[in-house]
Amino acid sequence: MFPEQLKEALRFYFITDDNPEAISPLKQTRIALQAGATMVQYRNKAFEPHHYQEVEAIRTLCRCNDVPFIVNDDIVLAKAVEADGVHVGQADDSPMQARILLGDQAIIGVSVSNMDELRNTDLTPCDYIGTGPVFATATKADAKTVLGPAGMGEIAQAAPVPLVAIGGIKHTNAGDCFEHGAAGVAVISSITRADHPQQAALMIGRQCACTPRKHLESSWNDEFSLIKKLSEYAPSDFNHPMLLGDDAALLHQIQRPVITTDVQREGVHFRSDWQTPAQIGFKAVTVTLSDLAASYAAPVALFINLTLPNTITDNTAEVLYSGVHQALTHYGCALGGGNISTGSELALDLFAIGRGNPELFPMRNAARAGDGLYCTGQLGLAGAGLKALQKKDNAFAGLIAKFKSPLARFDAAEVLARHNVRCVMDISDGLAGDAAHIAEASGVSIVFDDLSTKANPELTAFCRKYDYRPEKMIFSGGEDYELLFACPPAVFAQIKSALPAAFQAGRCIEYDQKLLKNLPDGVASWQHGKLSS
Ligand code: TZP
Ligand code: MG
Repeated sequence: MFPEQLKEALRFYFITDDNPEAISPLKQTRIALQAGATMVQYRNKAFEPHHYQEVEAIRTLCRCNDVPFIVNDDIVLAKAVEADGVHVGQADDSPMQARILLGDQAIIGVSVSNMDELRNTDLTPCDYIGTGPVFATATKADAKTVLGPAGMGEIAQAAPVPLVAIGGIKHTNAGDCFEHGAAGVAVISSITRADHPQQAALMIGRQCACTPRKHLESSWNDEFSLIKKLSEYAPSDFNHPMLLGDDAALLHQIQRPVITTDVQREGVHFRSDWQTPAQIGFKAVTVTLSDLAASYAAPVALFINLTLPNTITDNTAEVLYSGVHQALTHYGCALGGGNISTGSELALDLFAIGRGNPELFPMRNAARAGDGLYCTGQLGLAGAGLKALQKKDNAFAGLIAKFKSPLARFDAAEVLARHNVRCVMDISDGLAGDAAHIAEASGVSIVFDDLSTKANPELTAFCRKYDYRPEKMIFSGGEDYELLFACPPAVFAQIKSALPAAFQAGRCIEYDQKLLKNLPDGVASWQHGKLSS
């Protein structure tokens, strides 16, 4: 970057706030960029590996909007995320080390808090200095003596590189800094901890003579070329007569079409810091097609409306679609089409169409008194996996894998259909909640067995460690995507030989005052909520 360009870039230098009370650094950055910020620094004194994606997202947002992105302190992190530069303090790696690691083109800044430091710092590798605190600040506990605009001006005069003023900068005092020779002002809390951060950022931007950005650029603004790229992830090996890329998909006559829809949202159904984009794509397909499995329908086509925040790169969208592709290939389904739009959170709205079984459409209302209630496989694992993720406990790999990568049970559905089982649903919300749907629709009561012995060993170990009751996890944990079905016990005896993991959960009786009987104490059905709790 030429020196004149750099000077311009320093004008409104936004630094992210690592205070846990503040809004997320990504949201902070969006607000600053909307207000016209000309440079962004990621500063996180409590950086941990799981923050890496956040740094990448901020870098992408800055890159898309032509704003230099600088990492504070950590030259290796700066290198890893391909930041435009780094800002080091007097006690960090030296500016020369930063220059050697990051190369000629990198922007290297160093903190210089007084005339002594200016004299003692080798500024040859530096493009600018950050000087402060100019005014009192609570953001940096170990900040040196307050300089005042005049003290800062003295340093600006003597420095061979441009100076950005820092510390306690607000819209009311930014002008003073420019008048005393600063090339720019660096701001944290007067934006991030303001009652109205947008307003505060706009007022500072105005003092810096910056133009607000009405529209932030995203990495995938070219929707058509992204759609073209993503359509390459449509499996080519299913011979469904449809025309991907046209205004609509032409589905030749489908016998007994069965239709279902689902949604997967960041923070509610998945978290990008827990799951890879490919896992998110794969699971979104599974969750949607699982309803077809529970309806004995063979998947034909899937449609996806993708909401992408403007921090997502084309590459991430492609990796997500590689997961979609893997799942579609696994389930033998075609990609029918879809759409992309911008939004604040990553989300997938999905819609699937399947070919219904010619003889039998299983329903929730088909359980009869005398039937047993059965599951195709172990329950509570995904729910426990989610809890393990929330606790940041990676020791339970099998549980976490079940949460991240469940499979729709088309194999089990095929066995149930062969045995003419008429009452089936998939367990997405937990055994208790889903059994209640069957009981209500069928007008029966369900009496549960004691399932405390049905916990798998990993689930038992997890419950022991965290003092949970395994039966509570079995009844309340959602998202296992096993099938729940009711049929006469004699039919189950035959099914069991084809599905050895299937087990009896209870039995259906004539309706008797309550839908569910013999539920363990304190069991409520699973609801998708915020994944962070
Ligand atoms: N260096 C000197 S003062 C300071 C740093 C990082 C903190 C600036 O934060 P604020 O909230 O803008 O006063
Ligand atoms: Mg530092």
